[in-house]
Amino acid sequence: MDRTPASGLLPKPPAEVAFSAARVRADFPILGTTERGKPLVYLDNAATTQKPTAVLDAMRGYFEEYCANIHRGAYAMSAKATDAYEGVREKVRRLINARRTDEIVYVRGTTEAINLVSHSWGLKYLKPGDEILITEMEHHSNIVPWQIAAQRTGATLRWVGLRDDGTLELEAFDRLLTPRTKLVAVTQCSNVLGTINPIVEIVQRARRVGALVLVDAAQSVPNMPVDVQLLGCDFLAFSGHKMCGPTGVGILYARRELLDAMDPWLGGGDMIREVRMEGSTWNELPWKFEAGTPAIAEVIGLGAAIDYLAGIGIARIRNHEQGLAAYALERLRGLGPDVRIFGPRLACHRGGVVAFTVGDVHPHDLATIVDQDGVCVRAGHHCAQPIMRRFGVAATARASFYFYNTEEEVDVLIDSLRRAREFFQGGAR
Ligand code: 7TS
Repeated sequence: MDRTPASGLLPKPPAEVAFSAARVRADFPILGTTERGKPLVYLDNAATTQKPTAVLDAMRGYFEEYCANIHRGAYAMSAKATDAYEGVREKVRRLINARRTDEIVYVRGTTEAINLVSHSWGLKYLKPGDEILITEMEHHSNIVPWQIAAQRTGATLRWVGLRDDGTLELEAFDRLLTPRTKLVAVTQCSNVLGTINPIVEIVQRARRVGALVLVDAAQSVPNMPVDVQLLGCDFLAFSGHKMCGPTGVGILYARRELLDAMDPWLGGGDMIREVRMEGSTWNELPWKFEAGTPAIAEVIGLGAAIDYLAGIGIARIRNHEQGLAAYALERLRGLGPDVRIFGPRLACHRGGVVAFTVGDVHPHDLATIVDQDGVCVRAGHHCAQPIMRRFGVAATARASFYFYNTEEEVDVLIDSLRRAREFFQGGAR
């Protein structure tokens, strides 16, 4: 039955406080500074993001007020540190909607999370003849650990290729997916092309052949709502420093049954139940995978970052970034036909990452020139050399946005790129 009111007007959605990048910028001390005498325009957020005062304060608070090791002292200050550290697990659980906190393992970052899986799961369960399916758009940290695991176990690595628009060849994915496939390891959002991959669909297809799925969420958890139960994935990895948190802390999410069945990767303090001269037994989850004194202040900082992002709203962050990506694509295209943009045409199919080249100006030269104007962009292969080969370039420049970036900053980048092109092409004449 049609429930549209007779007037034809749908009920009004609830009023929302509009998001303002200008307002949140005040939370980031560094964003008010200058670089080479120009206001800092930080557009390298895919590499790492800036930190708000709330995160700096949380870490400083730990160091100044309750700096103690965790899980050991009976004294109150150690208990306070333990509570703060352990309390962050629940924040992470809620952020990605995991079922339980013991499915959340603290690691150093995405790279370590994937290496943990490749060692603890890969080396134990992969056999000769098994296949690991990855894609041509992976970051090196979702390639090299699988190459090492394949080498050690006799398993084979298979690759899903890319279409010209930077999306996955999903037809090839279906062909490559066979009962030999034991794991599909795929990024949710490419750090070069910006492509957002259809993870739900990939998981559904992988399930049909009984393969597990690892999602590299380094570029998605910071920028868009991610729900591991909705995705249905088995493993998910991300880094704190790309979401306003500090470096040195990241998360491996894994389904409990898998963590149970996996062996520890690192041995040492905290990960044991009992140590005898003839052998040791392991601690409960997730501590079985957390050997040694962890990054306590960093975990606490990550907790503050999650609170901060939740205060803004991850859906709003996604919305703002998509708008900036659309604006940047339009302005870059407007620069002229010698601008080559990599990845999907439409901003709704991509994250806040735009990689490009300008004529035959070397991307490093572009980045160096725009740096004179206070603009930070990355140039190089972005730790994704197979993408560079696929598209026949050695390097690209890349602007990557976060919720505190503005259209005015995109304008500064574009003006600066125009000057860079004039400088180099003028010089060549
Ligand atoms: N996966 C993706 C998709 C990434 O973008 C990165 C880092 C990683 C994994 C590794 O994360 P880490 O925190 O363990 O280093 N990407 C980038 C980048 O694009 N520029 O610098 C680092």
